[in-house]
Amino acid sequence: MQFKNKFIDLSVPKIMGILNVTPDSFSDGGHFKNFDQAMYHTESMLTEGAAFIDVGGESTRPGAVDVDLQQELDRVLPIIAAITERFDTVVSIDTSKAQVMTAAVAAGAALINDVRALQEKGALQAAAEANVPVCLMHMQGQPRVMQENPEYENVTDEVINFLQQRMIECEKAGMTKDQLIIDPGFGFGKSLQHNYQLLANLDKLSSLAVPILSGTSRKSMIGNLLGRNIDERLAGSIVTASLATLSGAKILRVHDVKETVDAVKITTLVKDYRKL
Ligand code: 7PM
Repeated sequence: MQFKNKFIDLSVPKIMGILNVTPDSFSDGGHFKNFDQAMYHTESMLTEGAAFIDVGGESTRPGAVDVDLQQELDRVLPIIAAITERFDTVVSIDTSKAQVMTAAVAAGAALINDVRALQEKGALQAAAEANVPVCLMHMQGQPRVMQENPEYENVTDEVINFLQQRMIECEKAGMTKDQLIIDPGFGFGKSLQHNYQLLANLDKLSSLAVPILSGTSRKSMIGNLLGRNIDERLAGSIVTASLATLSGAKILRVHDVKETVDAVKITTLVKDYRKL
């Protein structure tokens, strides 16, 4: 798949490292500290084998209130520009806002990661004009309320139908199929059962014939099942990344890059022997 001038071979699964760009508690005092931390974190994830760095300004997090546009731009743009300048990687912008997409791609981002699958005003057109690949994620409801009462007849079928419709809208807007990535959206308007049903049936998403991205890292589907706090979810994160890989996921969006690289290497080797 082509990400601006960089080609990434997704026939071998790749790791996307999550970079959290958290709000500054002080207007400038905390600013440089956060910036330096982001650069160190990026460098270490790349050394550990990440192919993508996902930069998010927190607007899309479950339970989160919408972040102000200018605030989101101020948080992500300097980071994206600096990563692009300093490192040889693909920066992904985790946003739903058209203006953030446009500005982030101008600053160096080569992938748009939208948990709202380009349903916000102007997003389809902004992504088409940006002419970079897009990850379309499924979500039921909106972040603030989506975990209150998620309901499906068949979660896998509904996720596939939704993603298929969004792919059609993307192609109508001028994007090509080879620019699309799909994601079932683990934890986004899904009960524990829904999440595991989806993981069990992840291979069915391959009927849409575009790369699958899977994000389960440190999520509640692990914590709630196992009774583990956020800092105790590594084993669960590795198992779910491995299972997703076995089901054909091509991008694993994770916090723990080094450990996931190892897990994906073993899983891919076994998966490839199976096909012979
Ligand atoms: C709190 C809860 C903070 C959940 C952050 C999160 C995905 C994503 C996120 C995903 C894609 C996280 C999530 N999750 N983008 N953004 N797929 N494409 O764990 O699963 O980072 S936010």
